[in-house]
Amino acid sequence: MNSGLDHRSLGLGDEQVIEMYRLMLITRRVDDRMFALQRQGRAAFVLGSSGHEAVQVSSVFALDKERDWILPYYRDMGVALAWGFTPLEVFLAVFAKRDDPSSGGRQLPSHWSDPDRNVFTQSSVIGTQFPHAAGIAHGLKMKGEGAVAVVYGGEGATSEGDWHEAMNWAGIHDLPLICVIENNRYAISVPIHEEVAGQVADRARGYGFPGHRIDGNDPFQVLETMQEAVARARSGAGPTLIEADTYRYYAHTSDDNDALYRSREEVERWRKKDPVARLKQYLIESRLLTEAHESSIDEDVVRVLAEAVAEAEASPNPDEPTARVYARVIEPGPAVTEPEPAPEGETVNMITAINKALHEIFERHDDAVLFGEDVARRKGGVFKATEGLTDKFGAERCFNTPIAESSIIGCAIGMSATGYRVLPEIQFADYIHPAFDQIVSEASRVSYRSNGRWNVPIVIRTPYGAGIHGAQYHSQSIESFYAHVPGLKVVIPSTPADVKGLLHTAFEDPDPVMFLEPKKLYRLAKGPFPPGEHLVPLGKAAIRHAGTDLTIIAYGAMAHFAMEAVPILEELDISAEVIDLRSLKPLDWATIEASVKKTSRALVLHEDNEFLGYGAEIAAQIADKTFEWLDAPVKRYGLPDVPLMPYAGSLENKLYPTPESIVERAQELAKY
Ligand SMILES: Cc1ncc(C[n+]2csc(CCOP(=O)(O)OP(=O)(O)O)c2C)c(N)n1
Repeated sequence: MNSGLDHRSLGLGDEQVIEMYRLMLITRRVDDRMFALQRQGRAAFVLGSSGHEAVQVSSVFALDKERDWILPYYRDMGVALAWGFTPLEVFLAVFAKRDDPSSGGRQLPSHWSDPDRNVFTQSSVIGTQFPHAAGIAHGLKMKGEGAVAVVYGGEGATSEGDWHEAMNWAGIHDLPLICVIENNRYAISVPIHEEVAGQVADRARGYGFPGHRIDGNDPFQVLETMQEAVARARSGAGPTLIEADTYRYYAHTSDDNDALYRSREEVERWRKKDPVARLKQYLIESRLLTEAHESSIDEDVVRVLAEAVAEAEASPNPDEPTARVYARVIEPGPAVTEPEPAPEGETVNMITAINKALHEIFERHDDAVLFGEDVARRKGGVFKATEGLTDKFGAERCFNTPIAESSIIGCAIGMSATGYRVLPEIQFADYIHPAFDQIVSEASRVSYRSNGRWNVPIVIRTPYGAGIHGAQYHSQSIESFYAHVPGLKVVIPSTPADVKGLLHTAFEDPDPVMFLEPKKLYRLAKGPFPPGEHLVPLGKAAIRHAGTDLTIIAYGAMAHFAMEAVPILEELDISAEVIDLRSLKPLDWATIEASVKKTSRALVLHEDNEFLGYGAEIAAQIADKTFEWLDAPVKRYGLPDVPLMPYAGSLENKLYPTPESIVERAQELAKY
């Protein structure tokens, strides 16, 4: 080895170093087999790892499979095999079979996942795994059992914001995280000098922890560096970044033509540093292996792979395309036809209700953790929703985050994988957009893409909506972006009692729930806060007022205003029924249907833009399913195509619905 290291000085026995070689060889042979199958048309798409075997296999030798966690990326065949994925499991994924443990055929091959082996599910999105890894490492640190998380990625991935946010988070909290970057010099066709400014390893310094650049084709140098990083992480000293120089021999994927961007000579130069050949030579020179022994290992590998291919190819295909979108499917209940009896309890406003409900959750559940911007001790949230949590329950359970929304959600996803139930707060819904990817590409898809083996029990709380002169970036309605996404649940309370009931239910739910708080109501809406157990089921609307002439379907602040419109309409001899949806996803269709069949007129109301707003879905379903009962076209009252919301009161007041403008729309509908 160029490093001059030998296996015994690293604590490896003779058998272990031969096993390391066998794993590197099988990794190489798997690639050859996969690409051959793809060329034969038996596999649709494959990704190679050839060239990366030393960093992948050897890094695992520093870990404890019983307690450590890994997040391999799509190129990490060697990590997966060394961690214990079998060749059969590899080819079940290659053939997209039902029994593929990672995704049951729902993801591309080489997207490793297995809760039984502490391997968190991966997507194809470059970089999103790093906040998950930081969140997992954070959870492991809180458990205090000395476990370590290792996350892998390419050098291209270090350009993503998620990578930087995760490294910053890991540095702030001294997390037991090791980030292994397999620098193969290309991100598809883009060479490193067009992708990375400076040196990857040097970036660690900016986040306050060590970074090492090593020869990734030297398994012993990899192992030595990993051992040091593992010792550092277990001792509580914090993260390490390892940049391992290497090269991939196949094209980026089976769809790529690498002749377009690199020369044959360059590939040949790197073939001379072939990690598999290097370890073989070391073993032969150290007299641990003879050519004959090596041939028998190789023959055995080839036989094992042939058997795995045959068994995997013959195994059943998956056949449940709509299953496991959610960890818990909310079954539709019977229609609600009457207002609920008024709850009893101390009268509070909405923000106090949120604060009290959070305190109750923290009191009852030791696994509850909340983080976000300004949520902790000194401020307790910009609206005071989280006041007192840090003082009462400790800085481990309620803490401030950097202003980095993607990592707020990504770390919540990761921490939840280690057994905590996390309530990440996004300070304003207007600032949730940087986390869209983590919510939509990650949290919402984890159950489906892992075939139900992982779930994300997080509650994302955020204030939304206008009417407070918050201008363009403190007024947005975001519900329709998220209600559109399979795998998410979306709720919006409009009373203090519903705040409590929905927050407890959302917390108990095993899926990601968006808990959108109409901030216009924070201090405006007052009502009883029921003591003791009080749950509002997801997917159940409330009739706020019973009526006979028309149905107003609303939620959030608009449900509140619709109720203020009711007595004005009564004076005009119009009896309005008001439905407060509370739960946008799942939707309580039965309650809407029963009401519209009774009144034959429907007005759907929200403070979001009308075009493709949430009301479009409700209006479409009413038109589709209750057409024969309607006496008038379904009407929507949303906002015009204007970025919400202009600052000037004279402008906002013209756009924002009021009880009076709701009355106008209702009158027109009643007259039709
Ligand atoms: C966010 C995102 N952007 C673009 C892509 C398309 N894409 C897939 S792999 C890849 C290159 C990744 O390069 P690197 O991180 O260096 O890893 P390597 O494939 O070289 O191992 C790109 C651009 C993606 N999957 N995700």
